[in-house]
Amino acid sequence: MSENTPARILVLNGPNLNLLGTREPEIYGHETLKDVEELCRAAAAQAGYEIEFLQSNHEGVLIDAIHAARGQVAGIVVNPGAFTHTSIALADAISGVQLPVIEVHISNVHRREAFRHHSYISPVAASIIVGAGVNGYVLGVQQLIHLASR
Ligand code: CA2
Repeated sequence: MSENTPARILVLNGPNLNLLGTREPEIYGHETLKDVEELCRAAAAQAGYEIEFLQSNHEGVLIDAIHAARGQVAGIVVNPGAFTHTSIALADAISGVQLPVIEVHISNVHRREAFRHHSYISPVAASIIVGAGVNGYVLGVQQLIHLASR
């Protein structure tokens, strides 16, 4: 980790991800968002990082969290949920803070409906992880730590 990089990572989850583990297990698996949080904390702790974990169903809350992260975290792992496919505002917030962002999707969005194939977030993301299940969040945390240690 470089000298001035905070040893903290923000993990952000968008709309409906609070329902993880309660339905559609064939798409999203059986793990809950609490399980995801624990996986992220364990992956981060291995490298001496802390996790700030947030889920919101509200676009503005996610945007505020991205703004507040500036200078406070090494980067952001984000699963923007369906805002991925709709939100220019979220993409603008990400470009605005100039932090490395890893976009994660639990499912392989490219094997699903056409409306899930386009992401407003991908052009402003440093890396994109899709279809790895909840392990995608672990890979996202590890990738951010890798980027921060260059
Ligand atoms: O695959 C992903 O992680 C998604 O970001 C999940 C979003 C979906 O809109 C994206 O296209 C792909 C949906 C999140 C809803 O999560 C639920 C989980 C369990 C039960 C119901 C919804």
